[in-house]
Amino acid sequence: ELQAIIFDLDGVITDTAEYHYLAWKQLGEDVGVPFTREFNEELKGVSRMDSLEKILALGNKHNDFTADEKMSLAEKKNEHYVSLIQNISPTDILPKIEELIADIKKMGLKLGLASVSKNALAVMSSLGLKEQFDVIVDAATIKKGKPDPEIFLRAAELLNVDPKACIGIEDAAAGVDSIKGAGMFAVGVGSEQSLSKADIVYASTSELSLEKIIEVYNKIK
Ligand code: G16
Ligand code: MG
Repeated sequence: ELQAIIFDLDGVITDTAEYHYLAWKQLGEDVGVPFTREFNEELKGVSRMDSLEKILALGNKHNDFTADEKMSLAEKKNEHYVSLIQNISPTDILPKIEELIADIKKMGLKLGLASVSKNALAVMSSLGLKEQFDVIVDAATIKKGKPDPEIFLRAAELLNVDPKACIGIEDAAAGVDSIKGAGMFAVGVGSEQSLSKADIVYASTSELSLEKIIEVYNKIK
């Protein structure tokens, strides 16, 4: 029996995935590694330092910087990202998300957040959503980021529910891997192609339907 829904933040609840992209793209250009939106799919849901390593590896530059220099590059990206999210407000919540949250609560299901972002709490407060969630698991609470299942497993544990009784919602391939690794049902938001491991995929949040998701969840169980 379904007991909880666990959301990813960036790219599912709000479009901060775009701001992460813009900030990394700038950083990539600064270090001489320009990259495409297609490559950016590989960065979604991936922690700050792991993202930097992927970008440097793309340009074969992973050995060109010391650990300290890498820290400063990551810091520089974060300062840019933080400046981009300065003015976010509840109007930046993606379509249908507030309705979905209301429906989840109406059904008596628990609500969790699983974001590897160190900025997750700040973003959730700016959106006015922090208080609605029963549990928020962010970078501070976990050792291994997505695609490792740790973050979704921790959310289930803190919600005191069996992972099999949870549905996770993600926009990133690394996030879908994390959900599936945790033994949960995965809802993908984005392209079928990059989220092929999800149990159901919606092109955008405006198409999300809790009724339909639960129908497919019950069929698979
Ligand atoms: C998010 C983003 C990633 C970002 C990561 C770390 O994860 O999807 O692109 O690199 O957080 O963010 P920060 O640099 O703010 O710590 P999620 O799990 O919310 O999708
Ligand atoms: Mg995401």
